[in-house]
Amino acid sequence: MKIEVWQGDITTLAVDAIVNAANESLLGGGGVDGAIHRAAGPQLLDACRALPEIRPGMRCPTGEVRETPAFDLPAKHVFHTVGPVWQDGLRDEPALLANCYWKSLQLAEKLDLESIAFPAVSCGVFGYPLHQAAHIAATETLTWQRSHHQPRRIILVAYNAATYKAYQSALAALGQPV
Ligand code: AR6
Repeated sequence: MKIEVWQGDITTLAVDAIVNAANESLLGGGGVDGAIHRAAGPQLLDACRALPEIRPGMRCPTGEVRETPAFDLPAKHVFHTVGPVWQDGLRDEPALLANCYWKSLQLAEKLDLESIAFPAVSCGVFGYPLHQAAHIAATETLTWQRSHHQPRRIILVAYNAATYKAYQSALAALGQPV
């Protein structure tokens, strides 16, 4: 069993769940969020809007996850998680980012899913330093896989070569054979 690393567009993956790097409103945005909403079609926005607000404008706090169907995507579910905005690393950013991965994996297990694909949450607009984020993604996914049977396939999706390399070296440093 290995954590898979794949370079490309997450919206093309026919997995049980793809994770979206959203913001607390869950009403769309740029980056991977924009790509997922475009590919899923307008029903995705309707489904997000229908999720309960915790307070005005906030449907998902940072570090948590919400599920919707994936509509026109080849995936079955979209897990919307909200990564931390990088400030200085002293505002709980590592724990919040770890929660995005861990809680998504818990939800996948609860829904009895076989496969899940993650983008590099927080590594775009939210400005998280790539190597630190890759270390957290690798730690959370490897720790999960070593102690759980499901989801059987966990894929870290890199949109560019630098992210691909960062994942490979983070996983190797944690003992996953290359
Ligand atoms: N497939 C896979 N990865 C992608 C794709 C794609 N199609 N497109 C971009 N990435 P970002 P964040 C990578 O900015 O930093 C949105 O406006 C990208 O190269 O999408 O968590 C939300 O609404 C980067 O490595 O998410 C929020 O407001 C990674 O996905 C905010 O941005 C994440 O970059 C969230 O910022």
